[in-house]
Amino acid sequence: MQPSFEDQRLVPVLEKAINGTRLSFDDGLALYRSPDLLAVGYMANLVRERMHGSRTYFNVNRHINPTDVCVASCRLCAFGKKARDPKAYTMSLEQVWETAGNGYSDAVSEFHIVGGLHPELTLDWYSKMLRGLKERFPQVHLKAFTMVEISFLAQRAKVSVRETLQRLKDAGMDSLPGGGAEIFSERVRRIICDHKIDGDEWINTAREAHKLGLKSNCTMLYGHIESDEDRVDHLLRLRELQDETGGFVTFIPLAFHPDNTPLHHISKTTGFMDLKNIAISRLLLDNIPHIKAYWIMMTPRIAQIAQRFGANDIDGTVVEEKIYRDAGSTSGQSLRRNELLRLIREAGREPFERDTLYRPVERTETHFTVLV
Ligand code: V47
Repeated sequence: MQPSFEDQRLVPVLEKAINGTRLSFDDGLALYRSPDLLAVGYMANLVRERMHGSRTYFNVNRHINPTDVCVASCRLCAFGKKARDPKAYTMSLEQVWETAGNGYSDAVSEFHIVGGLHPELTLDWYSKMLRGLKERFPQVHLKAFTMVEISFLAQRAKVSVRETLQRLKDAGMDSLPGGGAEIFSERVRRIICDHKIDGDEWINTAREAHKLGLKSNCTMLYGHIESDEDRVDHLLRLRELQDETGGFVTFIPLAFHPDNTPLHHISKTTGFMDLKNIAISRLLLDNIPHIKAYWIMMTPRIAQIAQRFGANDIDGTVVEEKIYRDAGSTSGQSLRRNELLRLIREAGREPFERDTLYRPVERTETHFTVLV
């Protein structure tokens, strides 16, 4: 029996969701334009449960940001600083390795490593950093560098993107996180991140990574000056690349946090908008396996509800998040494993600990084993 929707314009979308038919650009627009959040969420939950049952995935990870010095001055960002800024920092290699070890137990299965576009740190420096991490923490998956950082390092080293990715892979990079994609629309990029690579370059870099056998995540930054059309266009461009490479593992919609950025006059997103983006991404991205409700970005409260609106992942323990903290997030910087379990169970979902590539992790008090 089909539910009756308040917004009748969504009925054709419901039929497609039930039959597993791919949604069009116009379907995406109808979803964004509908105020019927429960209908949108119902459809996304239907798809989510068909793909993942009642599982919600999480991992035990640690974020490392080796530097906040950045040559770009993106208006969306509160994290990047100029080298001359007394508040800017750049870790030495020893400090990166030490940070990785702080609070480390054999329980951590992933280091998530991203930073600013530093004018002096070289491709060799980053390769050394990865080698040092692998030597010290051989069990830990290194998910490192956004497509933006990869493109910048290639340019600086005067080698191709492919060669850059290959060298980092040889040094220990296991996969790439999804950041830096923002919104592909050039009109919007010119305003929020005009120093960054354009959408085509982001897509091309991801394509090169996938061709080398590296998996990556992907993101979309929403809640600033983008239109509904810009969001749908962004999602469909990711879907198109995924049809070609199959290299994306997880999509993470990222809500814009305006505090301490030059765009501080823009209002924060609402829970309504956050849930809608989770749900619509689940419905449009039919070929990307996982949708993550990143609790740091959307608060644990909304990330929990999102598990019934299309999301099947809540990210991890994180430890020391800086990008959202600098932009005014009050979610905190870390959650303990037990707290994640509680959030997931309370939402009626079954917690499933994963490694970065969604293989199950079996755990004792202090050790973990990835079951392959
Ligand atoms: O690349 C920067 C965005 C990204 C702000 O791949 C901002 O598993 C909102 O990509 N307001 C970093 N967003 C975070 C990210 C991420 C997070 C968790 C998991 C994964 C993954 C990736 O955050 C940046 C940029 O797109 N960002 N500043 C801001 N003021």
